[in-house]
Amino acid sequence: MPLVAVIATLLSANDLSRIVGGTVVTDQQRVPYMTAVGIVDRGRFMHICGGTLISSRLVLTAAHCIAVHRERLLESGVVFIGQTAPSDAKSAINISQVHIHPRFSEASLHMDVGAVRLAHSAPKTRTPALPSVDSTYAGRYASILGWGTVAEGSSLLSHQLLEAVVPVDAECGRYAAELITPSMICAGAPGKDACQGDSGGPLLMCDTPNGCEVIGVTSWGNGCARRDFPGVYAKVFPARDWL
Ligand code: 4AZ
Repeated sequence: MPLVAVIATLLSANDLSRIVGGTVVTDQQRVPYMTAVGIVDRGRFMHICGGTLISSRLVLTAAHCIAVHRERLLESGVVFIGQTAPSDAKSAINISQVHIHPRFSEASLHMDVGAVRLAHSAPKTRTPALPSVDSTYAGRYASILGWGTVAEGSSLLSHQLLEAVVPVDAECGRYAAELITPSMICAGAPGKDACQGDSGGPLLMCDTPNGCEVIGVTSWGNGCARRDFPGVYAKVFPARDWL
């Protein structure tokens, strides 16, 4: 089967559901750096995580995405950059290296920041800025994006890129304090959240003097879109120098 058809089958449409409260991104030029990270298995693209192109050959993603799939990513990892529906095999770029932040903890998901290096440069495009100051972003709104599952417990990925605008929750809902490390930031509202497969994608703050900054990486959560349990994101600021 051609890759196009295969992806259409794999990421089958579910028009009733959304990345939990999101909308379809129709204009990929708005987020040309949004990246799908996956592997090619017997000619088929298997989505693993989201990512963000931050320089010509580097894609920011979650460390846990790499930790879980390291061997396969090194063997047959690819990314699709700037496509609302990853489909055209010609535009897949191979992954040449994977990196996990040295202070990442698989147990706590502290510093859940990783990066994949591309075998060749991505087509020249805009990239979001990295945050230049540490901030709580309390009371502000950020965008989340991904092809993740459309509802908690679903195994169905979205065939289209979805986006939701979510409030930063400086209190981190009702998570036990010991679960939230200083490298984490929470965002979400009941009915609006990231979900499985959205991991690795960006938490974007666009009302800054620098335009859009990628302030977080989608990391984990207690279910999806539940009241009192916002999505948890790895802060990019503490990983800035490492990137
Ligand atoms: C995941 O498993 C995941 N609701 C990502 C984000 C959230 C939950 C799960 C946040 O990749």
